[in-house]
Amino acid sequence: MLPLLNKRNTEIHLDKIASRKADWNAIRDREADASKRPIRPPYIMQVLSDVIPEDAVISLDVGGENQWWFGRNFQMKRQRFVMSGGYLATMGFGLPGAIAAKLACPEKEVFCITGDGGFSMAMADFVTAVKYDLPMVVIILNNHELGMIQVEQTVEQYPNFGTDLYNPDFAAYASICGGEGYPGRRARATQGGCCHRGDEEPMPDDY
Ligand SMILES: Cc1ncc(C[n+]2csc(CCOP(=O)(O)OP(=O)(O)O)c2C)c(N)n1
Ligand SMILES: [Mg+2]
Repeated sequence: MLPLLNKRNTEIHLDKIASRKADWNAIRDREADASKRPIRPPYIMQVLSDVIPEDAVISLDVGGENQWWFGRNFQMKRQRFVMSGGYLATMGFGLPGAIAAKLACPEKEVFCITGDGGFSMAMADFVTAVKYDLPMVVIILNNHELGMIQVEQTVEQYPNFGTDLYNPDFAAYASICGGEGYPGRRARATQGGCCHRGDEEPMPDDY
């Protein structure tokens, strides 16, 4: 049978896909505007794409800013990422997932990317990570709301209800737990992946 088959020319499709991918990359890079205030997820995801090591493990929580934007704008290399139960959408998974990843792969760098709502659900476990000396980086996208639910309510044309969050100072919380906490309010503060105490400037309208 094989000699009877015609060889298909896939070049044309591959070229089309490559060109559409290049167009998308250009849009994504344009969106990652470092000058936007408050600092916006496309830029945060660009910085994280640059600085998270290729072989890191990423534990991603459920939520709009962390999950949707990660899926849309983060550029995976060879990272393994511990997803949050897929359609089970187990919010609060991010930090315990990172702890589990660090226990399972102590030689790997572990990053947790989470929202303020997701982190708040399991934030006591930050002390567990300190207690058992499990170094990791926890990035909290702090939008002071259950953003995904806020969007869903808006899309369904419901009045917005019960999605605002009153948050503690997460950076201070990390410090009093025995870790290190840095607010990343300014683009300058997150450039290079980590911000250092004193790098941040106060924002006119705090984020
Ligand atoms: C255990 C659990 N409770 C509630 C939900 C519904 N839910 C999905 S996303 C979300 C809000 C997430 O808020 P946050 O972590 O602040 O992320 P944001 O959407 O603001 O980026 C909620 C309440 C869920 N998926 N899992
Ligand atoms: Mg939020």
